Amino acid sequence: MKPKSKAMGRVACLLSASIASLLRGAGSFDEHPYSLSASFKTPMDTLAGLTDWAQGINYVYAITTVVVAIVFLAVSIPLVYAIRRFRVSDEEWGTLVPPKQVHGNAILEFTWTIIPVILLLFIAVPTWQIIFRQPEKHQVPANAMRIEVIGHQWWWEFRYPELGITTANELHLPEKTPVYFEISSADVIHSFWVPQFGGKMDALPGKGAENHLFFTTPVLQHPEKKGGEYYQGQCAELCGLSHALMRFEAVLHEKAEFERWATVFHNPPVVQTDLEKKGEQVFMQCMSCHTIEKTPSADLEKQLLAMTPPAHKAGPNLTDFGSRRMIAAGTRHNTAENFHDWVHDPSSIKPGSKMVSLGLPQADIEAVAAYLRYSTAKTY
Ligand code: HEC
Ligand SMILES: [Cu+2]
Repeated sequence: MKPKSKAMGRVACLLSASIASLLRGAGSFDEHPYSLSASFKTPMDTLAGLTDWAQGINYVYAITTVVVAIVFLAVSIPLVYAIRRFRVSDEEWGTLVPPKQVHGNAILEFTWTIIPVILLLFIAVPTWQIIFRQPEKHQVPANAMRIEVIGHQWWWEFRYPELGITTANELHLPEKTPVYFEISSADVIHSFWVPQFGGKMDALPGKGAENHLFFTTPVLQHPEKKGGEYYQGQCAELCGLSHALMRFEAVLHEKAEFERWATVFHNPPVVQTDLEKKGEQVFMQCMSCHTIEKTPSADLEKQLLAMTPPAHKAGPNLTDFGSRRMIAAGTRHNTAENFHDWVHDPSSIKPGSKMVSLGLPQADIEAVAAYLRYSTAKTY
């Protein structure tokens, strides 16, 4: 399809879905989950909302589209009519008399004030309904899973306090589960966004500046597939040089699979070959910024840090790195080649990266690659 006809198709789709949802009436989005643009699905399609929260937003979006379409027609049809009907020729131009003035006509002025007010109410009431579905902290259902989301230039940290898990760039979620995100930032303002799960929440730096987002994770679209379903996430607030490369993936699991992921996460790395053993040694140079839990060096570090509790570590937690599909915050596939390029010169992949090039010899990069990509891989 040409881009133009695709765009037209989408507009038509949105309009018809809008009219359909209006006919269904307010409040019915629960019983009628729909994705407005399933036929044009792309990985970051906000219109293909899957969660209750995303569908609520699309519902307001649909109503707004209908209202603005009505306004558009109510203005443009009389306009086109007037342009044609009252056109004057060059000869008539000098002979025109000004039309009758309506200034001060109370009925007219009242009418064109009240109509926009009513139209705005049509948009405002459902908007409030949806916004107030976001609970206050004390209203969060007891069965909701709590996840801390911390934005860093330019990667995402995810902490599951109830499970004792800290990970990065892959947000693992069980399906059909209410989740309460506590969103903050370690440096500048970021914005947490999984388009298909509904958007967006600013990640603000500073104590007490935490924002929240609550939704119920969707059902798996392809439950027969093992290993989870991947949904694209992206920082949605310009946050510096590599803002556009600050991505992540949300991985949706069947509940039992999620439990397995959460259990095996805590397994220590399995160091098998000599190369991996060497890599474990090389990784000592990376420990100032990265952590791999359940390693001797991590234990030592814990003892040292017990005296001065740590702030954020500068780099992502790599405990389950071998299982990650992507590296460099969701921008490259986790292949040997990409790993090499990343460790060799991070800034060539992400301009301004806060990871420095350590100038490691080739053999050391290969060793640490083996350690990180294989020893820390967890099967679940
Ligand atoms: C000065 C701190 C620092 C040091 C030292 C450091 N890193 Fe990093 N590392 C980072 C930061 C920050 C990121 C996130 C960069 C980004 O995505 O923008 C990162 C990201 C990574 C990633 C990608 C993780 C992901 O899931 O996206 C890998 C792999 C990695 N580092 C490996 C290493 C290795 C191996 C070493 C040691 C040879 C090392 N790092 C040393 C700070 C550091
Ligand atoms: Cu950002």
